[in-house]
Amino acid sequence: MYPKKRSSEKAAQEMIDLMAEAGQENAWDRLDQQSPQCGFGKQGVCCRICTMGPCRISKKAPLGVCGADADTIVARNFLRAVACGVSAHSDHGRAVAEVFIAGAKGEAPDYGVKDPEKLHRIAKEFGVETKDKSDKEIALAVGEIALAEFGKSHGNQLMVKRAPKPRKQIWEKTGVTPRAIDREVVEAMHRSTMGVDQDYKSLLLHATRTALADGWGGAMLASDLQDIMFGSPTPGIGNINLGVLQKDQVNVIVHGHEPILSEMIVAASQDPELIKKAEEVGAKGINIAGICCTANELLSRHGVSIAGNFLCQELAIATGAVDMMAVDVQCVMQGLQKIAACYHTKLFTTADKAKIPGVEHIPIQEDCALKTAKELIVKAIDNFKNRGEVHIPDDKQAAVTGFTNESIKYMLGGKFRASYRPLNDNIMNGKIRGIAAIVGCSNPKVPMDYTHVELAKELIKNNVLVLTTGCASIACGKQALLNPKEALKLAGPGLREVCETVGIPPVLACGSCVDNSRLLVAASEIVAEGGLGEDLSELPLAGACLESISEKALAIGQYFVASGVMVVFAKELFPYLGSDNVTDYLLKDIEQEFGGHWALESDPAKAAQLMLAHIESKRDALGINEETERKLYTMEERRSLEL
Ligand code: SF4
Ligand code: MSK
Repeated sequence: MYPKKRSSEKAAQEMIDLMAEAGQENAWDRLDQQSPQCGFGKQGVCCRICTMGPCRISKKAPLGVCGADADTIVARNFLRAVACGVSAHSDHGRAVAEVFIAGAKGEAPDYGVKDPEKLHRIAKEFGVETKDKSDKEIALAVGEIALAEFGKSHGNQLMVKRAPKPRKQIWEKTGVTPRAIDREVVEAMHRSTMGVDQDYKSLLLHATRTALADGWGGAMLASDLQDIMFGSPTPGIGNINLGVLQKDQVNVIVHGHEPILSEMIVAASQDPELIKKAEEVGAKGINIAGICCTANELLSRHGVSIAGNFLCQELAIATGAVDMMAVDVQCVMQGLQKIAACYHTKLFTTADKAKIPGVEHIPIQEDCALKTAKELIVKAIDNFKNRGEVHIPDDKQAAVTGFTNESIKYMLGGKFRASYRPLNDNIMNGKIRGIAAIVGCSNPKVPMDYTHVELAKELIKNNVLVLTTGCASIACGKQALLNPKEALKLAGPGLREVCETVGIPPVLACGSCVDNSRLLVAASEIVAEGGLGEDLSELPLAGACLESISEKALAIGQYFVASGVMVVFAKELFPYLGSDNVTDYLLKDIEQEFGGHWALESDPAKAAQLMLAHIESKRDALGINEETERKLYTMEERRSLEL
C-alpha cells in the first residue's frame, strides 16, 4: 500500500541515502533491527503492571495470573497511554503557567505580556477584576488561576465552559466532565494498577475524562498563556525543509515543545554583539531553525524557518551544518547523541526533566533565561570553525502559517467584524463541504509525510477545508500545501473560490500539538455562529491522524472523539485491537454516548473517503444538502415575511 521509499519527500530521502552511504544509523535502521516487533505488544494484550506478570493473552492462556482478561488489559493499556499523553501536554502547560507567574511577579525579567488584549479577554473569562490594575497584576491573577487548574481540590476545568451547552450536558450525564488535570492522571494510574478497575468500559470512560482534561484543560491553557506571553500567532510567511540550513551562517536548531527555551534563543540570536561575534568567525550571520512543535511555535510567531518534523532530527545533524542543537521536552530521540558525536554538532539538553546521558545539560532558568540562551549561541558560534564536510539539500518551500481560532475569524470577517459567518455560510451553501483536522507525527513505519500529504490533497480536492497541527503541518509545508499559490491549484472549485476571496491557503497550519485545543475552540465558535447545529457532533467535521508516534496523539484523538468528532487513525499504529469488546466500543458504541468515534484506516485515499462520507452524512442530517426549491413571492407574501 505504501510507496517503498523511507521518505515520500526528496530532501529527507537524500539525507537518508547519504547516511546509509556513510554507514550511519537512524530511526529507520533501528526499526529494521527491532523487526519483527512483538505481536502481543501490537495488540495491546501484554500486561506487566505487577510482578506476578508479565502476562500475555493468547488463545492458550486467555487470562493473566490475576484473572484479568484481554478486555481489561487492553483497556488499561489504552488508559495509561492516554494518561501519559495528557501528562506531557499538561506538564508543558504547567511549565508555561509557572513562568507566566514568575514573569508577572518580576522574577523572570525576560518574560512579559506581549498580547495585552488577549490577557484582558482571558481575565474576563476567568472572572478577574481588571479595573485600575496593571497588566502585571492582571497577569498574576490569571496565572494563579491557570496554575490552580492542574491541582485544585474541587470543581471542574474552567475551560470546559467554552464548549457548546449540549456538549457540556453530555459530559455531565456520562460523568466525564474533567476535574483537576493532575487528579485525572493520578486516578488513571490508580484505576489501571493491579486489582482496581477491571471493567473495560469504566476504564475507557476514565480515559475519556482524562483526555478531556488535556484538550479542554492543560493544552488549552498552554496555548492561551503562550499567546499572552509571546504574542498570538498571526498568518505570516516562512520557509520549511532542510534547505533552510545555511552553509555560510552559524546554524542553531531548537527542538522540542516549550517556547520558554526557543523564544529566548530567537531573542538572543538578534543581539548585535553576537551577530558581530559570528561575523568575526567568518559566518554571515546566525540562522535559527526549528524541529518538531517548537518549530511550529516559532514560525507562527516570528517567521523562523522550520528544518523539519520528527524524523528529520537526525537527518538535520547529518547535513554537517548544524553548529548547535538545543532540545527541551518531548519527541527528542536519544539517538541524537550518537549522530551528534559523528559530526561537530554541539547538543544540549535544557529542561531539568529531560536529560540524555553523554549530552551536556545547560538548564534554562526563568530568572536568567536570556543570558543562558546567549551562552548557548556563543557555543554555537565557537563551534562554527569545527565544521567538516557539509551537505545541505537545496529543498525548501514557502509556507503561510499562524492560523488560530482568533486569526481565522479576523481573516474571514475583518479586524473589526471578526466572525465565522462567512465560513458557516460557505459550508451551508456547499462551496465548502466541511472541515477536516489532520494531526500527528512522522513514523518510520510509514514513508515520511506520505499519508498526511496524500490525505490533505484528497480532501482539498473535494472542497474540504483542512486544518493541521504538529508534524503533520510541517509535512504539508514541505510539500507546498501551506503555500497558497501552489495548494490552491489542487483545491476543488468551491474551496478555491472562498480561499482566494479571503486570501488563505486551503490547508491552514494551526500550530503545535498543544494547539489542537485551538481547533476545539474554533469548532465551538462555528457552532455558536449558527446554522450548523447546536453541538460539535452536528458539524460536518472529521479528524485524522495517519502517522503517529506519541501517546499524545492518542490523548488528542480521544478528546476529539469525546467532543463529538470522528477520528481516523492508522490501523497499524493503533496497538489496542486485542479485545473485541474494546474495539467495538471505541469504533462503534462510544458514538451513542459522545457522538464521535474512532475509525481505523491506514490508506490515505480510503481514509479520505471515510471522512468525506462522514462529512456528507452530517450535511444530510443538518438538511444543508437538500436542494431548496426556488419560490417566487408575490408582493403580499413578501410583506408578510417576518424579518
Ligand atoms: Fe498479570 Fe494481572 Fe499482574 Fe497484569 S496485573 S501482570 S495480568 S497478574
Ligand atoms: S512534535 S507529538 S512527533 S506531532 Fe509535537 Fe511531532 Fe508528534 Fe512529537
